[in-house]
Amino acid sequence: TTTPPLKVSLIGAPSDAGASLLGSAMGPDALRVAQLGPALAALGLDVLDTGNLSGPVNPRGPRDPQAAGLRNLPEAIFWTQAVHDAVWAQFQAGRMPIMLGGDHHLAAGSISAVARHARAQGKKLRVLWLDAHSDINTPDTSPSGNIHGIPVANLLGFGPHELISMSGETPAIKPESMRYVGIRSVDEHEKRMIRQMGIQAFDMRAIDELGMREAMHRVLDGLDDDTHLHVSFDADFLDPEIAPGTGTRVRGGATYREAQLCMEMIADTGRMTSLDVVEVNPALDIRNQTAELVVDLVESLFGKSTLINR
Ligand code: 6HN
Ligand code: MN
Ligand code: MN
Ligand code: MN
Repeated sequence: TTTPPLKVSLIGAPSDAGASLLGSAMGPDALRVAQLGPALAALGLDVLDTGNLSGPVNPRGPRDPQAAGLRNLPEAIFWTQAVHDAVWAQFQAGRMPIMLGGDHHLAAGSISAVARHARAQGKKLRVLWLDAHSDINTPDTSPSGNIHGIPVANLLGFGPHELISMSGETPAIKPESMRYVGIRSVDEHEKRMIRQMGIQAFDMRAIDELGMREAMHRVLDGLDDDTHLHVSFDADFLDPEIAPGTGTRVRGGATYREAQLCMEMIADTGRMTSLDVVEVNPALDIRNQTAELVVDLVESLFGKSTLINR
């Protein structure tokens, strides 16, 4: 029997409104230059590149006291809503959305659409947040005013109305749905939030102690036919020695082998139904190596090495 090819849609979201360094807005094109679409097509996927969404450029605004100290809030709201709508439209078309950022604030939009989709189908949701950071500041606790530091809080119902209500229900997701992998730069207030909300976190220390294999075994535990699995992949999850092209580098990240195993174990579940690829910043990169590495890892997320080993 032949199974029909998995249909995926690339959605370029060129916004760096949530970051202090410019350049992740060029992430979608850097990933295209690194042949993301053709690489997935070569694995047998039906790939549709929907192109880039359009919207306001980063005005590099100062922190706005009217917006509880956030920066570029109107632009971030525009982009987050645009991403929500585009991701939702691809689910409606029966395709798996792959959102290419852009900075990580956009995940409040993509995952709002994922939550809406899962709810509409009466399914549970599991969100894997692969990142150096926990991105769970609130407007009140954000040390930077950068909106890419708050999307998890938005999804859990904290933040400006427009960023928390897109999915049609607030909060969009439950803390039980969240799993952090690879975090190693977590602000004091964020630690308190993670503890209070009871979010399961596999930080780099846990990965050191357990190994990536056992950590991912636990992260993926309990997935079943009734679970939608979303992966939100921030390029700074990776060690900066191998992935310099990202704006908020933190040393001690996932090595190449650890990242491969993480992706391969996700692929083995066969349950991933949506993906974000964010924070690739070609302006900070060396000869597009970060985009190339990320493409390599996304191939593994779709089973490249599984095809070899089985
Ligand atoms: N990212 N916790 C810091 C902040 O400014 O809130 C860093 C956030 C980084 C966000 O990398 O997606
Ligand atoms: Mn992030
Ligand atoms: Mn579905
Ligand atoms: Mn990060």
